[in-house]
Order: sequence, then structure tokens, then C-alpha cells
Amino acid sequence: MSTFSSTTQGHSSCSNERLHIEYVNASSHLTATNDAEAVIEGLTRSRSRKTLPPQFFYDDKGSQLFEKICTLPEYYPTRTEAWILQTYASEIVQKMGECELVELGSGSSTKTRLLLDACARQNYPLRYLPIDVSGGILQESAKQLLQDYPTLKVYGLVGTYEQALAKLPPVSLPHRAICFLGSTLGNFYPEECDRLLEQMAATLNTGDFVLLGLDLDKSPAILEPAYNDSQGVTAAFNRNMLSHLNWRFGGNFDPDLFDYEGRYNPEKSQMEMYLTARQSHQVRLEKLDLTVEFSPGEAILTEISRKFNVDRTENYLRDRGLSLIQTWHDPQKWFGLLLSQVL
Ligand code: AVJ
Repeated sequence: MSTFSSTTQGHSSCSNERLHIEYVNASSHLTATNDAEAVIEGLTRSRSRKTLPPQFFYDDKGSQLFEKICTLPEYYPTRTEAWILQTYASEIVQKMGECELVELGSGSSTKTRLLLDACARQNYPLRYLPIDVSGGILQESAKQLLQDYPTLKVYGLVGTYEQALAKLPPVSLPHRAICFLGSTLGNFYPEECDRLLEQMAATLNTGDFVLLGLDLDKSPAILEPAYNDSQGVTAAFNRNMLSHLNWRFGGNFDPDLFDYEGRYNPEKSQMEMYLTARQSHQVRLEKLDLTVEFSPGEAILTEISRKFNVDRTENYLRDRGLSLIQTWHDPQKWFGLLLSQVL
């Protein structure tokens, strides 16, 4: 039997013996203000520097489109990372010992199952702390996991990474491992990335782990098709962001007035995703009291996806108190799983 409760702080939670879900974002008033400010800030930048915050990709439709991207023939990262986990999960888990698995952006938890299976083979106690902004997907995947792993305990946190990391419960196994898979770290701008890693290191104790799944730098001949797929799913995923903004902010974006293109930026070793206005027009976002002018060919940067170099990342992590223990790759070294430990 589950119980739901609301506390005076406006946080709600749901729990039974094996499942506890905590909503750490319940005061969504602040979240809404931040979202509105981020949109206004991004769209009012001077000519040709317009940008939108990537969190607007992930409404229900956007999450579906992203799941579809993960299965596209050109989009190698998901299956490459899954291959590394399938091949090396036991080795990874043996390096970590008995550990609570914290996962940032747990989503459907598909890849995490490979780590849980490996923990189960070692007879480790199974404790999983998924963190996701979508309460729906978190509840659904937690329910499935509890059915499939009879000894698993789940403590889920619904909120942003920052909110949730600040609210982790006391550790109950010898160590904790924060897993951040799918190269999602690559979607963070450098300053955001610094802040997140500092918060991760500050949250963990000596001997705890960080497991990062990172897409590695490679030829644009492989990168660009991965973000410009022939079925146009990545384009639809980007245009959907404009529909999402229309819904959220009473807007009148016409997504079909924008072309999509993913471009590799060699100076920054990153993919950059752009929506470019085909013609001069105005867009109104009523709830933000905002009118935006687009000139022909003017672009909105919707997302960056940084591509990593293992040696540079090793130094970067060391500067933040994390020492690289081991890296696992696919045979082509397109993707890396980096295990680091708090010194
Ligand atoms: C969220 C990091 C997994 O950057 O590759 C995929 C997002 N955007 N295609 C990435 C994305 C367009 C993706 N990750």
C-alpha cells in the first residue's frame, strides 16, 4: 500500500517499504519564473545570437521524439553506450563495490538495468536513487524495476539535478555512485558543467564514485549525420520545441517557418543545433508579453552537444577532486564510460 503526503513546505512524497518518491520541485512557482526568464533572455539577445534553453525539448512529444532519435541508424551514441555497459557492467560494478546508484536524468532507466543486473550477480544489496524532472516517467520506471528486482529499494527524486542533489537522503550502503549517462553532460555550457560537477563532488564522500557516459570527439563525417538524420526526426525534435513554447507561453511560432541544421564547431569540439528563420517575420509570446523579430536566415541555437577528449576530461575531473579510475570504450573509441572516485 502506498501513502501520499503533502508537507507544509509544499513538497509531496509517496512511499512504501521499497519505494519512496520525493517531489523536490513542488514549489513550481520559482521554476516557472526561471523558465520564463530564460526564454526572454535567450530570445532578446542581439541579432544572430538567439538561443533557447534545452529543457524545452522535453515535453511528452519531445520525450517520444528523443526515444526515437536513440534508435536511428545515424545516431550511434545510445547503442554504443549500451554495448559498453553490456560488455563491461560486471567489471565496472566490481570496481565500485557495494554502492547506491544515484542516476541523473534516469528517464526510462533502461541502461541502468545493466548495472543493477551486474550488482545482483555480485549479490550486492540493490539501492537505486533515480533523479528526473518528469515525475510520470520516474514513477512508471520505478514500478517496473520493483517488479523485476524483488530486493531492490528505490528512492526517487523528482526535480532538477541541482534541487535533487541538495536533497539526497543519508547514505545507507558503504558508498554512493552518481551515474550520468548518455553524454547529457555535453548539453551543458561550460559554466553550468563546472557548477554541476562541483555540486556532485561536494555531495559525495571520500571513496564515492562518479560514472560518466561521454560521447568522444570524432570526425564531422560521423557526427553531423547523427544530428541530421535522413528521416528528419532530429528536425522534428527541434521544431517541437517551438510548439512547446507556444503551448507554455501562449505563442504563435510557426515551426514550419524554420529550417533545422546540426553543425559541428571544430573550435569548440561541439555539435550545435540551429533553427533558422526562412523569412522575415515576428513571433508573439503573449504570456511573456514578448514580441521577437526574425530576419531571413537568422538562427536560434537550441542545443550544444560537446564532444569529449578523455585526457582533457581526466584533468578537468582531477581539478574538481575526482580521480579517474578507469575508462571503458567501444572498439572504435566513439564513446567512453569514465569511472572516477572522490579523493
Ligand atoms: C541528450 C545528450 C543524449 O546531445 O546527443 C540528440 C540530445 N539532441 N539529438 C545529444 C540530442 C539531438 C543528446 N543527449
